[in-house]
Amino acid sequence: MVLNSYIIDYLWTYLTKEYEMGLKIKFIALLCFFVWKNASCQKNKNTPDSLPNVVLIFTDDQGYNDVGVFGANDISTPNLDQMAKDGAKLTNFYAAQAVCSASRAGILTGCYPNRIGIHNALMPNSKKGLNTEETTLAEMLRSKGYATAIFGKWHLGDQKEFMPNNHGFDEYFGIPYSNDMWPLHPQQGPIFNFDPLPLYDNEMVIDTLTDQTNLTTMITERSVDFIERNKESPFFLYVPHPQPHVPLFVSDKFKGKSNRGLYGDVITELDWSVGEIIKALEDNGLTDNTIVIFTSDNGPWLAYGNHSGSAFPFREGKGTAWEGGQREPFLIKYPKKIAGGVTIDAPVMAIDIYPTLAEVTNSKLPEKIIDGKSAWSLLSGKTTESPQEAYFFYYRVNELFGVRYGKWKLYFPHTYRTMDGQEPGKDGLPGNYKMVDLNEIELYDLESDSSETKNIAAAYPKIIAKIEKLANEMRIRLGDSLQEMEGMENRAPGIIH
Ligand SMILES: [Ca+2]
Repeated sequence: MVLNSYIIDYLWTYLTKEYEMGLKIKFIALLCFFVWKNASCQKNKNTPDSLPNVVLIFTDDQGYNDVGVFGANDISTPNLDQMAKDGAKLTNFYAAQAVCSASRAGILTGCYPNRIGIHNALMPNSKKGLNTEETTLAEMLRSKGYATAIFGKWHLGDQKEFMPNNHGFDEYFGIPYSNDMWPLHPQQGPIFNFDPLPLYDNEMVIDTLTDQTNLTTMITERSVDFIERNKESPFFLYVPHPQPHVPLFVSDKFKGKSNRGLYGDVITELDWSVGEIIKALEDNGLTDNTIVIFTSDNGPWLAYGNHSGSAFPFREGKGTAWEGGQREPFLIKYPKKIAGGVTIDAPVMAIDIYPTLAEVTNSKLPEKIIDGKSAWSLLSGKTTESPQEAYFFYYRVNELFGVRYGKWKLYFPHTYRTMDGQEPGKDGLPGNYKMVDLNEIELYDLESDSSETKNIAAAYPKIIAKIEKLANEMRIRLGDSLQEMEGMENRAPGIIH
């Protein structure tokens, strides 16, 4: 409510003339009430009630081709397909890195994972974890009054101080690292010696898993319950499903439901889970003001053959910087602000999610440098441009494998793994990768050759020079082990001494 100063002046003059002092005091009290009410009305516009809820659904090792609207014709994903109709589908979205822990560090902090010292997949009992000095997405949103929860797989350090409750999450239910880090690993004994896989409820281990059949269902039920309990205030719900990472598990209700074997059944159940979460939002009147994001942490784990997803039409998969390793299905729906049925082809990376959500929720970015840039102008239709000039594909411990620049993808000499020509894995047992040396710079035009089959480096020296310049600038900032370069801006991970 707005009080017109003219009306106040008029009333004041009128009262001065006509009334005794006592009434004037009453008027002052009344005026104070109006001013207070006015201020509180203005505050209401920015209170948590008007901020959008955020649901981030993050699957594990799911390929680009494992969603109907991204090309799968042997798995039915009606709920994800509906998300694409109700929101935007991004065809050039990249995970922050092609492996579990690094990818998660990227999406939760807005940083290239190597900036904050998180590499590869952390093993159980690792002394390392996400540094508590970093500000996670959960911490950023909690500072705006959000209720926060993670239901699923954490994988950013299993020492107590690195666990979700110490990284901005009010609630945690799930497993601390990958679902194959357990005694039933097919290579337990010869290669690994895993302890039982703990299931956490906040900071308490409530069980050790010997079977994961109902894990997707439990995570879904927790998510629906969290939405119902928090419908009155804004919330951030992070759902990093442990599936379809091997070992694959599906509940009885989805067994045999797809035309792509157990892997397809698992995706069918994950799609069901997405549908349950979206239905819970609808049932509670939260659809319009909730941002729902769906993506995966990295491409398919091709060593597992029929238990792996598909990155078709892209080359290679998890653990490589080729398109199949990092290009992921990505859907976002936010009916209040994002048009439905939109396809966005400009490149975006998971590191951009953090600053995008900061912009939408008017949150303060951390003082420490982050790498992501807001993609809000792109998502809301104000531009068709990528938020960044280039994206950098690091792997292992700070090795810069490649760069995406416009329609171009350049690879520096490095060693990568492939299943090409190898005996594929089967029914939960992995095949063996072959290592390949890339000895020269290679360049691909992703617009005309998205499968990266024709190296055209020889024809584009100017493009290569431009990308090398960008890479050199990044090497000064974040380093490159392949060049034996230390970065100036890298920060240490959390370490338990
Ligand atoms: Ca993964």
